[in-house]
Formats: sequence, C-alpha cells, structure tokens
Amino acid sequence: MTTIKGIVVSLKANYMEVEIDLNKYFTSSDSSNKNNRFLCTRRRSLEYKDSLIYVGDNVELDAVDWKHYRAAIKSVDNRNNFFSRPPVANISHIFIVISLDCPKLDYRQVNNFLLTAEQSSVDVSIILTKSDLIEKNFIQEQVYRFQDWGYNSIITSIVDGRGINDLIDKLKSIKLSLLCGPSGVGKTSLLKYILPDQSLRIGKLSKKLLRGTNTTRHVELFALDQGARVADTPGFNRPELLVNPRNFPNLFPELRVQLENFPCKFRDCLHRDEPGCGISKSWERYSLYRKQLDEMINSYRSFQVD
Ligand SMILES: Nc1nc2c(ncn2[C@@H]2O[C@H](COP(=O)(O)OP(=O)(O)O)[C@@H](O)[C@H]2O)c(=O)[nH]1
Ligand SMILES: [Mg+2]
Ligand SMILES: [Zn+2]
Repeated sequence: MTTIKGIVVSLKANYMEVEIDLNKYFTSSDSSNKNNRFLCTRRRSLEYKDSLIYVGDNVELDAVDWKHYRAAIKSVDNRNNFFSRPPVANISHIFIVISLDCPKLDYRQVNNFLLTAEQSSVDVSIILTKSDLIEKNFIQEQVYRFQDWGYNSIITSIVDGRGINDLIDKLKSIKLSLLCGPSGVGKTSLLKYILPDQSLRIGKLSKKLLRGTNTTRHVELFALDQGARVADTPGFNRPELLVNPRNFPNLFPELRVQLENFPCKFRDCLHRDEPGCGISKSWERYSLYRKQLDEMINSYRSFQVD
C-alpha cells in the first residue's frame, strides 16, 4: 500500500483531524463517494519522541481504515515555520484583519498586530472590513496610509459584498493563510461568507463593548480549494512582541527597503540618532518605532547599546 499523506486541520482533545487529497490516491470516480477527513490518533513511537502535532502539519498516516475513516499518525514532516499565536505550522501568508469601524480603527493596535506577524517572516497583508459603515474618502486614506507602511489592503464588507471576490481569488492562490486581528472585526463572518457550508461560529456584537464575543475557541483549517486553506484565529487577539532589539528594524517593511542600500555607517545601527545613520525619519511609524525600541531596550537587560 502506498503511504497516505495529509494535513492536520484540527485538534480535538487527543484526536487530530487530517485531510487527504483523494485525487492523489484514487481516480475521480472512485474518490467521489469517499470522505477525505480522517480522525487520527498518533502512534506510540511519536509520543515517546514527545513530538507535538499542530494544525498545519503535514503528516504520514498508518493503519488507514477506509470504512470508519480512522488512522494513526506515523510521522510529522519538518515544518517551514511555526506561529505560536495561534499555534499553526507551515503558514504561507498572514492577513491582519482590521475593521474600518465598530470597533474603531486603532493604528497602534494595527501596528502591534503587524509587528507580531512580521516576526514569522512570512508575507503579511491587511484586510479592512466593514467598509459599509464608513465613507469612501476615509477608506482611501487608510489604504494609502498602510501602503506607506509597506502593506497592501483588501477592503471588504459582508453587508454589500465588496471585495469578497478579490479576497477569494487571493486566498485561493495561497496554500495556508492565517487571519489574525482583534476580536469583533469580522474574521469569522468573512470566512462564513466565503465558506457558507462550513460550521463557523460568529460572535454577537455586544453593544456595550462594540466587540464580538469570543465564540470561536480552537484553531481549524478550512479548505477553499484543493491546496488552499485558511485558518481563523480564535482567542488570540493580543499581539505579542518577543524580539531582540537588534532584529526590531527588520519588522518594518518601510525601514527594510531603506536598509537594502546599507545607508548607515555602523552595521549595528539602530537608527536612533547614531553617528552616520543614513535612515530618513520622515516615515509615519518612525515615532512608534523609536518609542517601542526604547521600551524594548530598557526591558532587555542583557542587551548593550553601543
Ligand atoms: N456592518 C458590518 N458588520 C460586520 C461585517 N462583518 C462582520 N460584522 C459584524 O461584526 C460582529 C463580529 O463579527 P465576528 O465575525 O464574530 O468577528 P471576529 O471576532 O473577528 O471573528 C458580528 O456582529 C458581525 O455581524 C461587515 O462587513 N459589516
Ligand atoms: Mg471569530
Ligand atoms: Zn541607522
């Protein structure tokens, strides 16, 4: 029997759900009456090795039971990357989802989500939701602003359907997308709109807080196409920066492009008024950069400036 490989799409207590590409193993007429989702345990040998399995992992199956759709995970492929908030392996693109209104757009918060995503070194872009709630000029301003920060934005609304086709096209071109952002911005709603037949839970917008209640709890991958999956990120609404100050400049695309030409005299320049620093200070996030870097240096005790 050929080895069967698949991708872990959800974790349930001691079980993992693994999806396989039936077309790889059967002719289309044979695969049409088959389920592609298996409930899996993991082989003892894996437990001994203490190797954890995450959503997004590519795995090899053993003891495949085609009648009850059960199997055992025999091995886990090496990961390209691993994102810890939420725990997902092998991500190819992170979308920071931000609502244009309700909750109100908060640049500091957007910045923190972007920096957290940048730590993973995968491609990052922005989805601006709830465009039905806000006027055109304001929306265009935000698109230009985030362009200056180095990011493309897709503008969406599930009320009038704006941007949904663009978003679907984009998502279909990406192997594994992750939607991250504050609670209540409409991440689950977007997925539900795009994948109406899948069971996603939407939060009711609490009038007091103007934020969605936290209804989605575990990470799950949803398939848009064969080879294109997307993950909602329930319960991981607080971004987290854990970075050496030396690497901090690399988290800003608008700074990265400036650094390509080695404009600074010293290689370890942090662009805080050092002699021979060739970085321009006329970019919008520079003040945020300075402030966060200073805080980081103060809390990063072992780190020596100069
Ligand atoms: N007006 C408007 N409301 C939206 C839109 N998308 C989502 N919402 C509402 O925002 C609230 C929070 O949505 P939810 O998908 O649970 O947000 P999540 O926490 O990011 O997953 C819900 O009441 C949705 O109906 C939109 O495009 N326009
Ligand atoms: Mg949600
Ligand atoms: Zn510099």
